[in-house]
Amino acid sequence: MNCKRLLTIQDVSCVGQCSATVALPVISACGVECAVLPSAVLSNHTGGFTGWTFCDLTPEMPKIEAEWERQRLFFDAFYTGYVCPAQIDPILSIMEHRAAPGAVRVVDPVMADNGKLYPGFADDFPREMARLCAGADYVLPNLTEAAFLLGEKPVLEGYDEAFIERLAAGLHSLGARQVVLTGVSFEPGLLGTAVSDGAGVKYDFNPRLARTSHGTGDVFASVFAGAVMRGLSAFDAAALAADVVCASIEATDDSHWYGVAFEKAIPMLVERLG
Ligand code: PXL
Repeated sequence: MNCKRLLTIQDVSCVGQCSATVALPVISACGVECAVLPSAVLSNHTGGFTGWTFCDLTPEMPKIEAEWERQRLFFDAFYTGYVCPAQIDPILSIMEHRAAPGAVRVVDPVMADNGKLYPGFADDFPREMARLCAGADYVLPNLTEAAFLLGEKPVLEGYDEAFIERLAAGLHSLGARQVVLTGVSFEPGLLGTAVSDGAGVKYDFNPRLARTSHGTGDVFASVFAGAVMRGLSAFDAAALAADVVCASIEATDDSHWYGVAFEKAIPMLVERLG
């Protein structure tokens, strides 16, 4: 049987181990064909570098969609990451018109972390991103993104399960079918995810590692998207994704100042997916 074909829509940051340069190898390693629609081309990731070039590819999107329509190309899954504000409607159009029967939508609402929007995103971007989350089968926000999607101020510590469950319920009421909240921690030594299918929330924790790096969210989301395409439940896909993130961080040399060495965790990912 041929592999499933997934389209990822996110930037190409030429250097930085994030976005498409993570999604392509990771999703391929999952045994899923990965096509890419670049939202923008940057010289490098915006986190940790001193500057960057930025080429917004919004004008290409309708042209590419029209060509795919002419060639009758369809996708079994869509996985979106870092996208530009004006791209929400073009992306919704591609998801609607280029979907194979039963196609799955995985939306990582990449826009913020640690209580702040990423550079270049205006305060009204979360409202636009919420429109993308509305039709998603899976949304993967961190706690900052979840709060912004709901029009709230981020709460990053001192919360309890009832708070997490309220955030998940809010994201379901936006329209998301399954919610995976990342960066959840109820005690200092443990960090994990809350996975909600609308009927209940399940938690998965790993020991918190000392190192924090840019790009770990992209590794998480890419493994998650590949794993659900291989038939894993949202909970099992999130647990696998967290294990791959931890293994990637542990494999990263202290002298490596951007990204994580996810390449070294690929054999483990392939083995875990059988
Ligand atoms: O890792 C998420 C991400 C992806 N792409 C670009 C980013 C970021 C986060 O800062 O800047 C360009």
